[in-house]
Amino acid sequence: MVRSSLVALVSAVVLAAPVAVPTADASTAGPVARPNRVTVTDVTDDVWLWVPGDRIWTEVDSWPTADIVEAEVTHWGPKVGDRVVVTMDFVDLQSSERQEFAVKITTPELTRVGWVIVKPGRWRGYHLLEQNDGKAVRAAGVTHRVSYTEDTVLLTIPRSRLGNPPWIRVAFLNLMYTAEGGLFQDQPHDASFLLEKDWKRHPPLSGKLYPVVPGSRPAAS
Ligand SMILES: [Ca+2]
Repeated sequence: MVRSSLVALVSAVVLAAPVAVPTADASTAGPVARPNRVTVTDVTDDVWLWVPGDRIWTEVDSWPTADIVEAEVTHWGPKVGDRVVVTMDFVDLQSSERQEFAVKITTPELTRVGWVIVKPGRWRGYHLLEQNDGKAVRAAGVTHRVSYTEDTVLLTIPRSRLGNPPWIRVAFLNLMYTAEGGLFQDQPHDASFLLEKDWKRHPPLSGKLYPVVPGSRPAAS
C-alpha cells in the first residue's frame, strides 16, 4: 500500500512539472570554470598505530604531531607559476621522530609520489619524487618547507616534472615512525587508515584539477 502510494505521488509530480523551455542564449553564457584546487579537511583525533608483531592497526586518537587537519593542492599553469603546490596542516607538528608526508599525483600519462621526509635533528628535512613503484625520478626544481611554528608542510613540484599535464588528480598520506619500529598513520580523506596496497593501487584520488590560466583565480573542485 505504501509502495503504490509513493508511485502515485512521483507520477503526479512528473505530470505537473512544466515543460522545460530554454530561455538563455547559449552564445552569451560565460565559460565554465574548471577546478584547479582541492582542499581536503580532516577531523582531529583520528590517528592510527601499527606496532611490530601486531596484525592490526589500532586507533590511538590523539597524537597531535601525526594528526593532519587539512591538505590542499593548487595546479598553477604556465605563466602563473607552472607548478603544483601542496600544503598539509597538522594539529601540532613536532620534530620528534621520522615523519613522511606524501602526495600522489596522477596525470593522463603517469603517476608520481612526492615525499617530504623529516628526521629528529633535521628540521628542514628533504624531498623525493618517485614513480608509483617507488623508483626515484629526477626532482630538479622541486622545493619544500616544514614549519613547526605554523604546523605546515609545503611541497612544490614543477609541472615539467609531471610531463606538463592537462590535468592532475591527487591523494594524501602521512606516516610517522616510532623509536620501537611502529608506525603512526593519518590520512585526510576519512577517519580510517590506508593499507599500503590500496595507497599503491587504489588511492583516494581527487577529481581532475586543471591548470590555472593567466587572469583567472583558482576554482575549487
Ligand atoms: Ca586527522
